Amino acid sequence: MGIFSPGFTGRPRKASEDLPPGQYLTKDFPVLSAGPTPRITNDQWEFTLTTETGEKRKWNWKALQALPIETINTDLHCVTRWSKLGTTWRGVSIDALLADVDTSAQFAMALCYGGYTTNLPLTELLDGKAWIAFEYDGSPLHAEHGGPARLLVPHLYLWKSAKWIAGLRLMDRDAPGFWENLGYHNHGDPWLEQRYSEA
Ligand SMILES: Nc1nc2c(c(=O)[nH]1)N[C@H]1C(S)=C(S)[C@@H](COP(=O)(O)O)O[C@H]1N2
Ligand SMILES: [Mo]
Repeated sequence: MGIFSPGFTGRPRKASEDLPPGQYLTKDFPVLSAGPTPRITNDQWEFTLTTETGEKRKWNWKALQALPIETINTDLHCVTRWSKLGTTWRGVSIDALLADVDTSAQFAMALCYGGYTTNLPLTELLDGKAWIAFEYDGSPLHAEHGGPARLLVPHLYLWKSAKWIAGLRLMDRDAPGFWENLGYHNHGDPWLEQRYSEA
């Protein structure tokens, strides 16, 4: 079972109740990428988990698909102020990937094809809060939106949802990723408007 956003019963609701402060509603799905779109086939795709001791585990496409697949219904919030409500994804939880991984790391760096990175506390990726998502709205995830697979961490601003995900590096100490290095907030909670770091 996935998670269901409060409005998913179809009851009318006021946008203001669903939108974090300073966000506006959009019906489209804007594409925001810091560079060209990598074209990775399912066969080429590989996900590498590296623990803080340097131990590595890899999943190819088939191994990913063999893990429990969940449907995720969730809202998306971008720091550029658009929000999109009620999106539907399919993917594998980070809990499933880390189930038998031995780690005491408290932080993770998401690593992508193309070189993008973003950092998160490991707790923000666990307990049903984050997925490797490969389907959007009933279709394989388009390359522009991070296909074949992206990290989906919908409770944080969307820059934390790394597209073209290639792996996670578990870390004892936090370190900034791509946008975090350029002044975005280290954590990025949309409900707390954690958009940019105080210089
Ligand atoms: N690999 C990678 N992931 C990325 C980005 C990127 O440039 N490269 N941009 C981030 C930002 S800033 C946003 S807002 C979202 C946009 O996702 P979308 O293009 O699917 O809307 O992807 C995030 N993930
Ligand atoms: Mo963004």
